[in-house]
Amino acid sequence: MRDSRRRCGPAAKKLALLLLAAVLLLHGTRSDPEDERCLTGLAQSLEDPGGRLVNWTKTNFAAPCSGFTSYLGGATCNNGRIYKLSLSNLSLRGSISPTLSNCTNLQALDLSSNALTGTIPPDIQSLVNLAVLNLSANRLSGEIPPQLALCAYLNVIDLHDNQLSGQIPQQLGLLVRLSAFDVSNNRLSGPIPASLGNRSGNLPRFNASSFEGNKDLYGYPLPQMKGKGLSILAIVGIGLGSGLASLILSFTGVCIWLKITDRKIALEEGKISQLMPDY
Ligand SMILES: *[C@@H]1O[C@H](CO)[C@@H](O)[C@H](O)[C@H]1NC(C)=O
Ligand SMILES: *[C@@H]1O[C@H](CO)[C@@H](O)[C@H](O)[C@H]1NC(C)=O
Ligand SMILES: *[C@@H]1O[C@H](CO)[C@@H](O)[C@H](O)[C@H]1NC(C)=O
Ligand SMILES: *[C@@H]1O[C@H](CO)[C@@H](O)[C@H](O)[C@H]1NC(C)=O
Ligand SMILES: *[C@@H]1O[C@H](CO)[C@@H](O)[C@H](O)[C@H]1NC(C)=O
Ligand SMILES: CC(=O)N[C@H]1CO[C@H](CO)[C@@H](O)[C@@H]1O
Repeated sequence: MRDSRRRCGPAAKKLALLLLAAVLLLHGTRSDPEDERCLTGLAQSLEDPGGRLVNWTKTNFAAPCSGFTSYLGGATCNNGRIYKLSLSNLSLRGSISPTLSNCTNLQALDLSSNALTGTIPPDIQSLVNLAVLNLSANRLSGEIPPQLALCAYLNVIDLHDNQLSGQIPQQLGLLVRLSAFDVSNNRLSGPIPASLGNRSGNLPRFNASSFEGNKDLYGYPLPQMKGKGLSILAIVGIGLGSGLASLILSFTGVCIWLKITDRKIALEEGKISQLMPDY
């Protein structure tokens, strides 16, 4: 009894704790409540019918990192935090959970070439270290959140081949580090913000290939406001309008002529009746 108590005295307990801490540090296994919330939420919103998310289990969400490597397939760690998520071409379905925004050390998010639906959560604005956002080749819909402009380190925004609608937010032009921008093949409309399509020297900041395949998007480097449909409408309108105007004009003309002739007839009749002797 006494011996065992002495062995597990306070000093020994401290030593044991220190050893444990050292082992943990050496091993580098770290947990982070924010990353855990992020990964748990993301795993819930994504569907993985092919079982391609290797090791995405609850226990690994609580402690996903070991030094620079992660136990989670597709994840990379830095300093014990999730740093990159590369989940491209895994036949994933479902949507992007807003809790993704709790992975606050995330620098690169690649969910390209899957079958993701739903919208791009504006909560991504909390990812202040985000440099690469590749959500291309999915089925994402809704608008491009203007809040993306708050991720000041963004280098890459690749959203091509989705079903995004609405206008391209003007604010995205404020991202000074943006070196790749692709929103081709979506359902976007309206003018291309000058700050994204602008010439710098003889070259546009991003060329037409970044914007092609959107039916109602216009402005440099794409052609100006689509003229064809509008001018046909205008021609039809002008034609109809002038036709109606001339119809009204000729109608009033006929009316006036009829009234004048009426009065003439009446006058003549009056004259005749005056000439007629009274019996
Ligand atoms: C899966 O996670 C466990 C820890 O939970 C780890 O020991 C194992 O190496 C991981 N497997 C892969 C393939 O990363
Ligand atoms: C996507 O994955 C499939 C197999 O799952 C593979 O055949 C194809 O080459 C991959 N595509 C790319 C672009 O990596
Ligand atoms: C985004 O991912 C796709 C394939 O998944 C790749 O072809 C494309 O080059 C990536 N975009 C950028 C800007 O790296
Ligand atoms: C881009 O356009 C804006 C407004 O049209 C202008 O203020 C800015 O100087 C232009 N930048 C370049 C590089 O042409
Ligand atoms: C547009 O720019 C990309 C690189 O950003 C380049 O690969 C492509 O050839 C350019 N296309 C045209 C038509 O200039
Ligand atoms: C601590 C923290 O940042 N929590 C956030 C996790 O994500 C949700 C959804 O975006 C936010 O509402 C929480 O504030």
